[in-house]
Parts: sequence; C-alpha cells; structure tokens
Amino acid sequence: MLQTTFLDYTYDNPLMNASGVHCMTVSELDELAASQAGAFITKSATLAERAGNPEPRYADVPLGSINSMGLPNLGVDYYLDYALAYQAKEPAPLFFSVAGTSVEENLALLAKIQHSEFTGITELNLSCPNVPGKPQVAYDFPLTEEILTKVFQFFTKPLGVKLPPYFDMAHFDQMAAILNQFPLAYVNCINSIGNGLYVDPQTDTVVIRPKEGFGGIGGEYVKPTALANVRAFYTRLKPEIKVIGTGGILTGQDAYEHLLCGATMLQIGTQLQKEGPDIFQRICQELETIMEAKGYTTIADFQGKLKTVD
Ligand code: RRO
Repeated sequence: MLQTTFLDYTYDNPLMNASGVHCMTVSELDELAASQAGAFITKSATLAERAGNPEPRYADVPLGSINSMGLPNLGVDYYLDYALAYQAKEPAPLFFSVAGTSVEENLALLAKIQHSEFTGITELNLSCPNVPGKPQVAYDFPLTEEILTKVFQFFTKPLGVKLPPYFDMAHFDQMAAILNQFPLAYVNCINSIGNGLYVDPQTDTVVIRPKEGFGGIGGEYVKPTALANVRAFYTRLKPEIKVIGTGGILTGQDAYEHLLCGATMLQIGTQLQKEGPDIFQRICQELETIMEAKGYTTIADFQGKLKTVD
C-alpha cells in the first residue's frame, strides 16, 4: 500500500517526474497523467516562451546524465492553461514549476499564479544551474531570504522550493534557518549537481554543446548527495515543511532509501528520461516487494526512520 498524503490530498503512490523531464508539452504531460505516477509536475516556466540553449544539450552517460537545457519552456500561460483544464477534470492537485531569471520575474510568475484560478501546488525553482550568466539563486543565501520575504507578502497558495545540493553542514544549517522563517509547504532536494563535465573517451570531447560542456549531473552519480540533502533538511526543518526527494532513483531500493531519509514524495528525472513513463509501475512494484519483505504495510511504518550507528 503506497498511498501518500501530501497537503491534505492522498495520492495513490509517492512517485512523480522531476520537473524538466517528460513535461514540456501537453502530450508529454498527458502521458504522465495516464501513467502510474502518483502525481506530476510541469516544466519550469518563465513569463515568455524560451528556446533554451543550443543542442546537443542533454546526454545520457553510463551512470546518469548531463544537461544544459537552459530553461526551454513554452511560457507560463501554456502551462497555466493546461493546469486549469486538468484541475477541472481531476481531483489530484497538480504541481506547477516556475523559474524566473530575476527576482522580478519570479515575483511576476507567482503573482500570476496567485491571481489565477489555479488550485494546485506551486514549486519555485531556485536552483537552475544552466542559464549562462545567471548564478543559482539558492547558493546566494541573502538573495534567497529576500525573494521568499517578498513572495510571502502576497502569495497564499501552497508553495515549495526546489533546492540545489549543498555540501557542507554549515550550509545545511544556514539554509534551514532561512527556510524555517516561512510558511513553505515543502522543499525539494535536489536539483542536478551543477556544472559537472563529462568526457567522451572515444573522441576526447565534451558531450553537450552549451557552456563548453559544463552541465547539471543527474542519475546514479547523485544519489548519496541527494539522500544527504533529504536527511539534512528533514532533520532541520519544522515538521510542517515536507521534503520531496529527488536524485538517483533508479530502483525500488533507491525510492525506499529516500523515504527512509525522510522524503514524502519522490521524483525521478534521469531514469524517467532513459526509460519512459512505464518506470513508475516498475518502481512501485519494486518498492512494494521491499516493504513486504521487511514487514511494512504502509510508508508511514518506515518514513524518516533512518538508523545511525552509536
Ligand atoms: O532547463 C535546464 O537547463 C535545467 C533546469 Br531549469 C533545472 O532546474 N535543472 C536542470 O538540471 N536543468
């Protein structure tokens, strides 16, 4: 039994796509809606449509992926139209991602959502690593605090933030102290590990064109970092702020580990890109098999209950 309650709605299971994967167009979104995913999220939107960076801008590599998509999307109105049509026929709240490239654009995107009829959950992406000349907001702690202060002066719908990975206990402490000041619904850990580099051993070249080959890393490479971030925020944030776990989920065991570290919902990026939406059924089955073997009947039996060594 994988049912998961998140903000008053009970989804069939905790699995979702990670924003950016299989969620750019209505046809991709409809495929997620028809899949076994418990919930799904739209591609991070900007006010205007964006073409993104030149191709090739995504590559599957043996242990994961590297991307520098550059925030290609069809514009906030396209996804808002989809969301309003979806919520008119389906009860499950949709997740809606936005990613402005300035403070002003983030505020304008959220104002648009606030003043719309949208009744789902909004995710503010503070961690896009791939827009040339625009550092990630969430690595700038004062800027993050400034944006959230301005957002919560007017935004009253459920809001979460997508965070990049952090790598230092002091940074977990500092970011958690900022996030705990706000009525956030959740944090999503992690976005891709920013600005990695992959070399093709046959040709001695990088594998993506933008930024001389630098791009965000996902997949198997990132699971320990993702689990650490999930655990660090689960243990530091006030209990009202839930954690969504993203990063390195390829199997039911990976999903189980994210839940054990404290995640409530789980998102799949790279492996969804590699395998397609049938992945959700596979991971659900694998997770249920693990739970049965351990004698658990619900996720609540083990969620957050990671053990440490004395
Ligand atoms: O579009 C992208 O290049 C992108 C985004 Br907005 C993001 O948040 N994470 C990522 O790996 N790629």
